[in-house]
Formats: sequence, structure tokens, C-alpha cells
Amino acid sequence: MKEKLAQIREEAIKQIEAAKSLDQLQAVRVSQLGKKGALTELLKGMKNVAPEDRPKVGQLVNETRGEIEKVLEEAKVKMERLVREAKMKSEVIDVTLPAKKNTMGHRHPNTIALEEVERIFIGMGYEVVEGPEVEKDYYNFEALNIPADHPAKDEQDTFYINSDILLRTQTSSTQVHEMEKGNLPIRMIAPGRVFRADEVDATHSPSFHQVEGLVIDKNVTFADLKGTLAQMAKELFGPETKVKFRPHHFPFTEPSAECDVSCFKCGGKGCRFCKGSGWIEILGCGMVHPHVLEMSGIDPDEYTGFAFGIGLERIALLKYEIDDMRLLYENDIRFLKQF
Ligand code: 2U9
Repeated sequence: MKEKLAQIREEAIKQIEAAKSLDQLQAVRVSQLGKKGALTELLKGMKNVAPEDRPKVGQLVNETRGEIEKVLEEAKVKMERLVREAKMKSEVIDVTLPAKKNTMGHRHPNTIALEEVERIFIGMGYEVVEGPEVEKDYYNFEALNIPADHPAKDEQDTFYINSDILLRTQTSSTQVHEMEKGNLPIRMIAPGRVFRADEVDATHSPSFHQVEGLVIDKNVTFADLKGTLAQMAKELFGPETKVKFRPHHFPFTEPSAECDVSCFKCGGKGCRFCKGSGWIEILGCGMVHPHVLEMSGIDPDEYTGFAFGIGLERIALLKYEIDDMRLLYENDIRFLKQF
């Protein structure tokens, strides 16, 4: 019996030493000490042992069980330490490594330019109003005095969805909706995306952004328009900036003008930036055509107004001295992070 027990103990210790994980150790515990284990089997054979020897044999079996349990426990503690150490080693933090750099997001040059224009006009008491990009022909063209045979209405220039619905070519349609509401006076800017069937090049894109302004009140004159745009130019390009107006034609304004600012690079002397002229064209403007007021239900004998339109990309390109509009649409992070 003693020999048998010694054999069981040795086999158990051999298996414990061979175990390579906590799971394997647990398997040894089950196989050696469990219900189907060698020791339990041995105890089942107690009925064949003489009654007077049973206490002695029982004690021997319990001693062997105790010894195996002790070895198992020691092996378990050792194994747990090894597992802990391996985990610590794999998770080691090198505090001398340089910290990871968090990259900051950047506002797009268009957004910076728009926020600047918005800030200037909000400061002068204007409202910022946004309108739909998909419009009725009426709001984009007819209500703005653009006749059916106007070249802008050609399918080559405008994206039509059907004969009546189109992608707006200017944000003026938003202003027409505001005029129709009849809440006068109006002092608003309408920023937004517009669409024109243009080929892509350094200065054109089929989709770009505008900010249009509209003021309608009693006694609004061209002098108000000039003063407003002169103030905007100073805030946008610097306090020394001058403005100049050249006669132009737009169907929706009469009289109409294009507005130039003195070159903010050379101060007006003439340089490469302004192509030697000392002036840079930045927007179109004029007094709202009486017929445009009338079509939206405003009496042109009582009210007058001025309007202007700015290409936002043009402002961004000028302000940040970017020479190709395509850079604004590529979203290359190396480009964007400069602003
Ligand atoms: C209403 C009446 C008139 C808005 C105006 C311009 C002149 C103009 C261009 C600037 C560059 C378009 O993006 S661009 O190509 N716009 O020159 N826009 S007056 O006139 C209006 C607007 C609304 C009711």
C-alpha cells in the first residue's frame, strides 16, 4: 500500500512539474485528487482492507493527498508569479520615449474667410440667412430680372434638374425669399454653395461659395453701398485699404459696379500681386433693380436697396496668397494645416 501511495505521489509530482500553465495545473489537480483520481480509486478499495488496518491506511492516504496538495499549491503560486512577471514585461512603459503628438484640426481657408466676412457684417447689424441649394428657376433667374434668353440660363452654364428646378448659380435666390416675406427693412448676408457648369482650372470650379449682401430700406443710396463696402474692405484687408468702383452691368442691379480694393501687398504702387495696376477686383454690386423689388412685392417708390456679391474662394485665395483654387478642394492636410 505504501508503495502504491509513493507511486501515486511520484506520478502526481511528475505531472505537476510538467505543467506549463495554470489550466494544466488545474487539470493535474482534477486527475490526481478528483472523484476519478488515483487516490479516490484507492480509497474505494478500502473495503478489502482489514477493519483494524483501515485507520492507518486512511491516514496514509490523507498524508499523501496533503503532500500532493502542498506541491500543487506551491506550483500554483510559482506559476501565478511567472504569469504576472510576463504580463508586466509585455506592458512595460518606456517613460523616456517622446510623447505622441496630438494633431489639431484646422479650419478650411474658405471657412476662415467666411467667418471673417460674417463677423464684419454682423458687426454692422446684418442677419446671416442660408437658403436651399436646389432652387426653382423663378428664384434663381426670373425674380432677379434675368430674362429667358440670358446666356447664364444656358444648359452649358447651369445644372438643371428638370426644366423648372436647378442647382442655384448664386445665393440671390435666398434674398428673394426674404424679400417675399415682406419684413422690411432688410439687412442681410446670404452665404452658401453655388453651382455653375464650369471646367475646373486655377480660378474656376463647378461648385464654389458666395456671400451676397442685401439692404433694403427707405432712402438707401449708392453712398450707403460705397460706405459699407469701404468699411468691409478696411476690416478684411487692413485699415489703409481704399476702394474704387467701375461701372458694370448686372440684370438685377441698376446702376451696377465692380469694386476694386487697393493692393494690400504694395499699397497701390503696383506689384506682381496686382499685376502692376495697384488694384484688385473683389466683388460686384449695385442698387437693386426697381423691377426686382416690384416682383417680390416691394414698392420701389417707397423703398430702395443695394446688393453685392462676393466670391468666397476669391477672398480666401487673395488673403492667404494661394495661387490655385483647386488646392481649396483637395483637402490635402499638408496644405490645410498651414492656416
Ligand atoms: C437681390 C438683388 C440683387 C447680388 C450681386 C453681384 C453683383 C456679383 C458675383 C461676385 C463674384 C458673383 O461669385 S461671383 O462670380 N456677384 O457681382 N451680386 S450684385 O445682387 C443681388 C442679390 C439679391 C435680391
